[in-house]
Amino acid sequence: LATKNSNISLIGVPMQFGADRAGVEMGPTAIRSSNIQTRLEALGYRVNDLGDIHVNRVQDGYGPVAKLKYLAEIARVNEELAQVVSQEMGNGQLPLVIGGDHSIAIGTIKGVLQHKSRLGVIWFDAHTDVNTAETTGSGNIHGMSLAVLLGYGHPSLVSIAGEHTRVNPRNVVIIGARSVDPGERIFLKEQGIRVFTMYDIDKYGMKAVMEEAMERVTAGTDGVHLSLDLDGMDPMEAPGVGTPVRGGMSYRESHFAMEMLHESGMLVSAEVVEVNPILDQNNMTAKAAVELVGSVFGERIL
Ligand code: Z70
Ligand code: MN
Ligand code: MN
Ligand code: MN
Repeated sequence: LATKNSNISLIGVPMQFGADRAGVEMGPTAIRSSNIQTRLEALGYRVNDLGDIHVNRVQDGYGPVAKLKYLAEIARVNEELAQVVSQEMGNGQLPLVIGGDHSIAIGTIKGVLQHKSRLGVIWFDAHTDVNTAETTGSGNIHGMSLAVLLGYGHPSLVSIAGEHTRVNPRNVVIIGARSVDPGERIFLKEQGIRVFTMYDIDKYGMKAVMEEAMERVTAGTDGVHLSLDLDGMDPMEAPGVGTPVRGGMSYRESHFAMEMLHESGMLVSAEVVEVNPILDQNNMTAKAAVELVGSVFGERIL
């Protein structure tokens, strides 16, 4: 659990192929430059930065209307990421993965599942990332990663770290959704996934949303993973993302959600994705990412 005597393993994954948009591969550099390590060390953690997992420069073998763009390299990197995450957890380390686009959640979470088979997942995102080859409009795999983790998608992704390595839809919550594709609506309903949209956050407030979310992700689980897509925040406060959608969570709401997640004492792993330094303004999105990480690992004002 994320207590201050845990050791954190920092793992960079400079992946852009899931978003098919340049810049997000520089996310790990921007997040490190915003002093993620010293911030965590100031909280009392020992941090081991393992550096970046290598992503090959490949040409997409498909045309612009491909349904699973860059599938082979995305599968290869996630396979390796799952192994590294699993190995670190086996050594008692808490994995903190910095991306990179959201396709890397496949490797991170499948690695964590090797040790925490009943894992709760908090998916903080403007999107719901439950497309498949059948429903995607973009062909971008970062819009499919949560579906893969539930067991739906291309076999070369679903089979990573063992095809029965899956999350239980009852223990998954999505927070901040405001851009959901037609096929995703059907999938979310079929799976019974609890989605807290911006409507819910506005109507009930982040405190009530997080209370219900934490109930869901802790019911019968042996830990909670945070998958933090920075485009969940409002683009006015986090502009450095590839797919900005206005009307998002404020810095304050996001920060408070992280504080509540820390208070649960159930955090076992985390990842921060979709920070795109090319699109950022004054590094504010990378800074917000590091501040949210600080909060979820226990930073307090007083
Ligand atoms: C859309 C798609 C997406 C993140 C964009 C967008 C998906 N539903 N995910 N940015 N993180 O292309 O599937
Ligand atoms: Mn996402
Ligand atoms: Mn997103
Ligand atoms: Mn903070």
